[in-house]
Amino acid sequence: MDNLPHSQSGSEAGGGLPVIQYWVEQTLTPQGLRLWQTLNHHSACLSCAWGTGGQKGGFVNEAGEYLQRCAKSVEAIAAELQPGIKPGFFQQYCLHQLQQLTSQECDRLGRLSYPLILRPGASHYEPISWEEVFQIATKAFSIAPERIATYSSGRSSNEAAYLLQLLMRSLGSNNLADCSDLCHAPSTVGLKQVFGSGTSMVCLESLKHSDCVVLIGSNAPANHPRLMNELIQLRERGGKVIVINPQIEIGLVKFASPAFPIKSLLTGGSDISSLYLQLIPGSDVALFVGLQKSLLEQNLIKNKYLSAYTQGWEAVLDYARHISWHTITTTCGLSQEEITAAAYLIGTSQRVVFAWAMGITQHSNGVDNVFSIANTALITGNAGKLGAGTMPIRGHSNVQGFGSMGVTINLRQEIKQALSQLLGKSLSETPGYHTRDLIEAAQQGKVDTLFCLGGNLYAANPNLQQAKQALSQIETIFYVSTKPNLGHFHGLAKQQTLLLPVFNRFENPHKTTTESGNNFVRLNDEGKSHLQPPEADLISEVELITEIAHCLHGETPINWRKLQDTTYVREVIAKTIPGYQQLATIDQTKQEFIIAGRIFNEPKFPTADGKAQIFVTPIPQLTLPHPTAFGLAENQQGIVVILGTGRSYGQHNTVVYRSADKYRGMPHRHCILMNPTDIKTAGLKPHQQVTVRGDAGELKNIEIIAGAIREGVAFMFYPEANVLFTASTDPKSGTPAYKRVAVCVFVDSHRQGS
Ligand SMILES: Nc1nc2c(c(=O)[nH]1)N[C@H]1C(S)=C(S)[C@@H](COP(=O)(O)OP(=O)(O)OC[C@H]3O[C@@H](n4cnc5c(=O)[nH]c(N)nc54)[C@H](O)[C@@H]3O)O[C@H]1N2
Ligand SMILES: Nc1nc2c(c(=O)[nH]1)N[C@H]1C(S)=C(S)[C@@H](COP(=O)(O)OP(=O)(O)OC[C@H]3O[C@@H](n4cnc5c(=O)[nH]c(N)nc54)[C@H](O)[C@@H]3O)O[C@H]1N2
Ligand code: SF4
Ligand SMILES: [Mo]
Repeated sequence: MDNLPHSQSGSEAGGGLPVIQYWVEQTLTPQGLRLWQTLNHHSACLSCAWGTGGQKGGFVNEAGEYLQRCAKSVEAIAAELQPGIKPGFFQQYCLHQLQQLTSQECDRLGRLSYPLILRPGASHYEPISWEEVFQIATKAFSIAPERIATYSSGRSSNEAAYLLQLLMRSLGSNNLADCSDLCHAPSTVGLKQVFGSGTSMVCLESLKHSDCVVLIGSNAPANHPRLMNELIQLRERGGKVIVINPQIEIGLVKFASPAFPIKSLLTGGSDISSLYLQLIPGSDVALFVGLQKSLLEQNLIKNKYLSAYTQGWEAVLDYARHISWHTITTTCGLSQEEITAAAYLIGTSQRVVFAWAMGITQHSNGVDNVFSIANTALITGNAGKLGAGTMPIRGHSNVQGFGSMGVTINLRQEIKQALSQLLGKSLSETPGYHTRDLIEAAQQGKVDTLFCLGGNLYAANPNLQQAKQALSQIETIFYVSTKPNLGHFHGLAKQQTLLLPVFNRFENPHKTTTESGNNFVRLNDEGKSHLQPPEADLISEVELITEIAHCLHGETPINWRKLQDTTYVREVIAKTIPGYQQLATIDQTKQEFIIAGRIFNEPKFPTADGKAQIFVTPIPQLTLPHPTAFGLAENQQGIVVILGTGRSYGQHNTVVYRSADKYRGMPHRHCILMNPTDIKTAGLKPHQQVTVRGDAGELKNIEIIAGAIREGVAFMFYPEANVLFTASTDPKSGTPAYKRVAVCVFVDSHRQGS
C-alpha cells in the first residue's frame, strides 16, 4: 500500500510507541501498583466490547492468549482509581463555575463518592442522605408509568441491567432508552430481520479461521485495539483485509501491536489493509450493490447456497443487475475497477468475515447499510460456516449484555412471556421511547422522571441545545455514575437533579457478569474500592435499583431485596433470557461461556422458515446544500463539506482523557480534519482558524488540519461537535446520522483582517 497518502502530520503506524509510553507513564504514577493489581483483577476490561479479562486473568482473551490488554483499558482504570471528590467541593463551586469545565476537567475532578442533589432553584449541588434519596425516588416513580423513563450506558453489569428493565416492566413502562440507540441499533434491527439474531454470528475462534476480513466503517486500531492482533495474524497466514472508510486511518494501513513486540520493533508494524476503499460517506449501500453486481458479472455468486438457505435473493440480484455502473460509481465515488478488485477478493476467498462499526450504523439508512452487507455475505455463501459471517463490532464493554437482558424497546417475544410470568401480569403494550424519542418526548413535557444508569445522555445526543432544553422539562433526574461528566452540569432537571455514586465493575461487593461483542459471557469477581467510608458513601447499582423497587413494591410480585444477592439474579436470568442457561451455575463452575444460539457455523437461522431473509437495499441519493443555506452571502467564500464525527484513541465517548490525537495529527480537540485539495480550493490554509457552521449551531476558532481524508469530507471530534447539527435519524432504528452531516467551513468576516 505504498501509494497511500499518509496523514500529513500524523503517525506512520497505529499502536506503537505512544501506547507503550502511556503504559510506562501510568505505571510510574503513585497509583501504579493499584493499577497493576486492578489489571490483574478477575473482571472484564471496562472499556470496549472486544472483551478481555475475566476469570482467566486480566490479560487473557477467551482463546487463552496473553497480552491482550490495550492502553485504553489502563486509561479507564486509572480514571476510576482517582481519589474521591473532596467533601465541601460542591459547596465551594456553583453550577455556573462547573458549567465552564471541559469534558476532561469534569472527569479529572475525581470519583463521585457521596450522593448529591441540586434542589429546586439552588445554585450548588449539596450532599444528601441515601434515606432521602430513596424517599425522593419512591415519590418520583409513583406516577403514571408512561411518564417515567430510563436511559442506560453499557458499562454496568448484566445483573444491574436486568433489574433495571424488571423494575420498569413491573411499573408498566417500556421507556428503556439505551446508548445502543445511538450506536449499533441498526445492526441489531437489521441482523434480526435477516438472520433472526441481532448479534455477531462470529466468535473469536471462528474469526481465527477466516481468510478475508472486510472492515467497514471501523477505526479498530483506536477503538478495538486487540482486534488488530487478529488482523495481523490473518495477514500473516496469507489472508486479505479490505478496508472501507472515507478516511485513511493510519492504524488500518500499518499497526504496531505490543502483543508482537519484536515484529513491531523490527518492521515498524504489520501491514493491515490489502485494499483500501475510500468511499463517499453514507454511500456504503451503493458500494455493496456494486460488489453484488460485480460478483454477478464475475460469476462468483453461490446460487445453490442462495436457493437452499435464503429467501428473497432473486429481487436483490435483479436490482444489482439492472442498476447502472454509472449510478453506483457516482454515488460511492469509487471506480468500477476498485469495486471489481474488491469483489474478486471477496468472491475468491474461502471464508469471509464482514465486520463493521459506526461508519455503517450512524447514517439515515443505517439498517439498509447492514442489509446490504448481509446480502453480500449471503450471495457469496459467507454466513453459517466457520471463519465467515457478519460481525458488528460493539462499543461499550457490556452494551450487548444490556440488550440481551431486555433493556430495549424491541423486546423479544420469548423474554416478554418469561417476564410476564415472573411478574405475574402481562407487560404493557405501550411502545417505549428510544433515546431520540425520549429527548423529543421530554421536550414536549411528556416525561417527569428520568433515571440514568451511567452514560451521558446530554452530550451523547446531537443538538446539545435541544438536549439541554428537553432535559430541563423533566421534574426529577437521577444520574447514577462513577465520575462527574458534562451531563451532570448541563443536563439539569426542572425541579431536582441527583448524582448517585456507585461502585464500578472491579469494586462491587458481589460478583457480576458481562457479555462481549463476540457473545462471550465473563464473570467479574467481587472487589474493594479504594474509596473508604466515612468520606466515601457509595452503593452498588444492584442494591440501588432493588432498594428503589423494594420501596415501591415491597415483596410483590417478587422479593426485591432477595434480588440484592446477584447469585439469585443470575438464576432468574438463566430462566428468563434465551441462551443464558449456563449463568445459573457460573458461580460454582466459574465457567465463562458463549451464549447458546448466537454463533452460526451451519447455514440454518432462527427465522420463521429457517432461511436468511434478503431485502433489497435502494441506493441512496446523496446531496449537499449550497453555502447560502448556512446564511453565507452569495459572494462569501466558504466550503460545504460532509462532516463525520467520531472519537480519538484518547477519549471514551463523551469522556476525554487526552486532548491530542497523535495518529491523525490533530493536536487538540478544536480541529477539523480536511482534505488538502479542499483546503486549497476554499482559499484556506492548514492551521488557519475557521468557523464551522451546521444547522443547529457553530464553533469558532477551529484549526484546520490537513489529513488523509477523501475530498469533500471532514472529520471532527464528538462530543464538542454535537452543538453543530440536528442530524437526521434512520427511521428503521432511530439512530442519528452522526457520520454524514453537512457543515459550512468559512472565515468569519468579523475576524478577517484582525
Ligand atoms: N478509544 C476509544 N475506544 C472506543 C470508544 C471511544 O470513544 N474511544 N467508544 C466505544 C464505542 S461506544 C463505540 S460504538 C466504538 C466505536 O468505534 P468506531 O465505529 O470504530 O468509531 P468511530 O470513530 O465512530 O468511527 C468509525 C469509522 O467510521 C468511518 N466512517 C465515517 N463515515 C463512514 C461511512 O459513511 N462509511 C464507512 N464505511 N466508514 C465511515 C470513520 O472514518 C471512522 O474511521 O468504539 C468503542 N471503543
Ligand atoms: N457526534 C457523535 N455523537 C455520538 C457518537 C458519535 O460517533 N458522534 N457516538 C454515539 C455512541 S456510539 C455512543 S455509545 C454514545 C455514548 O453515550 P453514553 O454511553 O451515554 O456516554 P459515555 O460517554 O460513554 O458515558 C460515560 C459516563 O458513564 C459513567 N460511568 C462510567 N462507568 C460507569 C459505571 O460502571 N456505572 C455507572 N453507573 N456509570 C458509569 C461515567 O460517569 C461517565 O462519565 O454517544 C453517541 N454520540
Ligand atoms: S481491546 Fe477493548 S476489551 Fe480489549 S483491552 Fe482494549 S479496550 Fe479492553
Ligand atoms: Mo457506541
